Amino acid sequence: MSTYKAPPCSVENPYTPPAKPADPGSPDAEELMSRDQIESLQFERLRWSLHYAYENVAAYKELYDEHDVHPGDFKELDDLKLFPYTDKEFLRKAYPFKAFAVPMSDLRRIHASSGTTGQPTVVGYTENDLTTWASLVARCFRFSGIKPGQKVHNAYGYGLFTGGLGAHAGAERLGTAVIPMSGGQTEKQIQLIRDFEPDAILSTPTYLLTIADGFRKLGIDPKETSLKTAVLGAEPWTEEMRHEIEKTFGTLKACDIYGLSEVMGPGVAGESGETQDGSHLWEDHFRPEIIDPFDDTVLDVGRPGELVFTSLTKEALPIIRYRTHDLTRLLPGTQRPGHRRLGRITGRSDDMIILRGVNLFPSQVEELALQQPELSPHFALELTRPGRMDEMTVRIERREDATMQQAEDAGKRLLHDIKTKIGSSCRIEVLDPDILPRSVGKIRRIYDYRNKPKGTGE
Ligand code: DLL
Repeated sequence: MSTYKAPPCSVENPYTPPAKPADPGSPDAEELMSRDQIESLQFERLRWSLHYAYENVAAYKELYDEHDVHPGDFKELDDLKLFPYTDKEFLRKAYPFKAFAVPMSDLRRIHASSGTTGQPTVVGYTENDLTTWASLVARCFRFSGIKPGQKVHNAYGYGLFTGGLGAHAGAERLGTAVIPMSGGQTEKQIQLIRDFEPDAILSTPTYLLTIADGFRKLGIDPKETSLKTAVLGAEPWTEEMRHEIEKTFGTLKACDIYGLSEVMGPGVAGESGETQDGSHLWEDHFRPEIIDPFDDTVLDVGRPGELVFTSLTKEALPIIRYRTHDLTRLLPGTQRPGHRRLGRITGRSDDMIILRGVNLFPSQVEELALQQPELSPHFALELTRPGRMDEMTVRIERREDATMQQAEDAGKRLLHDIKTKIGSSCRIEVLDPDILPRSVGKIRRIYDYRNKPKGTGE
């Protein structure tokens, strides 16, 4: 048992991390709570979290003082909206460790997001945070159908990315045997999947396609593998992609897992393997809100907007009203009625392409492209500005079993669908198989040459 004590707070912390469950294969008590029970738990935990952040992180104190709001103003759940939003910039300013509420000696793990531009975002965990994280990831895996005693192949990247180690700890906590393969080295992945015969695989959806391609290249039908469950996340994916993956692997069930480093890592939300109807957000630990990204108001359940999170139990890095930039909506819970579900993430607001005034996400192109049986799921969007106008080219590979002529006809149908369903005019370039770079983790879909000519190294 840990002797660790969180820093003092004028409000007593109502949360103690769960002990190792006697039966990790069954749902835990908080997972099964009713909506009313969850909301009263959220109120108690939020009251602590707001005070805790204010009293232990100077940046929160400054921010609340600036906005003339105090944790004592939080009298009911709805009062959360009195508190200002935070974002990546708030964390960047605190680089590297100033957003932590605990002394360095109480940290047990540090991760960082790669950050395509500028500084990485640093996140930290106490021992209690690591226990909570592992138990939530275990909950996701169990909910998706992985069972204690099974073998789990983990193809999320190990390292500063939270995917690898986060999934690893959750799989161990569930009582499975983890194969810590990490991302990349596709041939080795294939060999291990053939030799070790895992029951489940953890990976990004696009990397699982790369693995499937690798099997086919060796003349092996992916349907012949032992894999029965795939828990996929870390990037947006569509229902069409789920069908593609399930069709490729035969009897495999593909479920979603969602999360982000700043809020914890993988395991913020997970999907039922029985209903496959979107990820349930674990609201015993995170209070979600959906806001209008333009006027910052809170939207009702069901309306699409930007997802915002407040952590209820985190010790090292409390997160209050953190803007994720992920665009989605909240839906009522089904299999776990106390917890709401996430609609599919359309994309991140920073990945939105604005093409001559029309907003577009790669996931919308994925959805339409996969409706054409002659076109593969391997595509990239290239943005250029040859004259004064922006242009987008969808570069997409044909399927092995389609002729170039058939694929080009499908390309014309895709062009028409993009025009009528999304509202954008673009060009389609159909390619032979195996031309585009393959994903080894989070796929890059957008190549933007609008301000830099092609070939200058972007
Ligand atoms: O991607 C954590 C993770 C690892 C989640 C493994 C699931 C599985 P970050 O690198 O901080 O953390 O990236 C977080 O990835 O804000 C979303 O934009 C996107 N994302 C994560 N999961 C999903 C998902 C990890 N299931 C960012 N669907 C998030 C759509 C997702 N987008």
